[in-house]
Amino acid sequence: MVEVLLSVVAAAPEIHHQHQHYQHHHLQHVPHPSSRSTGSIEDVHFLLWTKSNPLDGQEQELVLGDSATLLSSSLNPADPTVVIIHGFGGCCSFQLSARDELFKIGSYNVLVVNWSKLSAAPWYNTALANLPLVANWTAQLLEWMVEETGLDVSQLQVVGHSLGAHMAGFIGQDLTKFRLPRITGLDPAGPSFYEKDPSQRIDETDAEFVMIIHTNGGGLFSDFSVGLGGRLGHLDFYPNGGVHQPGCTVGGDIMDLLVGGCSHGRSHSFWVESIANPPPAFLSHPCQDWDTYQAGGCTSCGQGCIDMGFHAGTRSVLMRGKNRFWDH
Ligand SMILES: [Ca+2]
Repeated sequence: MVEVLLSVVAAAPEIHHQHQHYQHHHLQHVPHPSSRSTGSIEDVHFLLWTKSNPLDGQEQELVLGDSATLLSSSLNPADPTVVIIHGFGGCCSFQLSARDELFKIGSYNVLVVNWSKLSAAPWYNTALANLPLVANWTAQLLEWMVEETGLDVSQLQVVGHSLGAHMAGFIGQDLTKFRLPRITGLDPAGPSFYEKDPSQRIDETDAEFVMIIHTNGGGLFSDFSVGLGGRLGHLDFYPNGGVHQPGCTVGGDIMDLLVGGCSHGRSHSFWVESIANPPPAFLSHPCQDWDTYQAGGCTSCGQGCIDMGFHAGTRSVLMRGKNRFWDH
């Protein structure tokens, strides 16, 4: 966890580019390089695991434009595909945990986006500048994968934590050949996104179904929170109120920040745990706000309870529209 370093400022690195065929206009208009952090779009690594190669060290790296590698990979185009993106800092702890859980419940293509060299702490502004570039690169990769392999788009979902949640939104926006059926945003990052237009952050227009888990939403200085607290998707879950999580504020709310974004990380912990734990493991009640929930105003499932996490979201849920859900 490196979110404690969010306020540090640095310039963006120069983005180099070698794949002319896929060159995007964004890549030609990047700021001057930072003297402290460098990186190129080739430093983004797309790592594929399937049930045929499920373990650490067995990943296959996909490179945009390298069809031979893609077609000889273990990718099964008929299986569901889960793209998982980390936030500010390094890769890939929760992503690998999610991989392991997914293989417990079925056959998946798990594609981990490792952009750690372009999101390295403490250069938050560098990560911010790189975010849309990596998103666009990833969108191109997904379209290319669909084109080359016939990957089943209807079973494709993108999941991101913190800055990775916003990247998932950007990916959804950048896709031109199909629309993402599902995005999951895990405590989308707050700093620099509080006042952003929906086109500059994750929002409900980025996919057919956008689900958010808020675990540390609020103001950076008012709540010592690093996530966005407002409603962003079709379904927004606020476990334990969505601001601070149990066990993360021993010594005061500020400790949540000082120990490295404890509550912020719970969003991916909950999501990972939800994968192989069938409903109602995270049964959540619809409620207008946390105070009402705590006062016992939302104890029934009259309007329909939903299990937070991987199994949330069905056609019937979508038909009900914009809901907030508060976990136990
Ligand atoms: Ca958006």
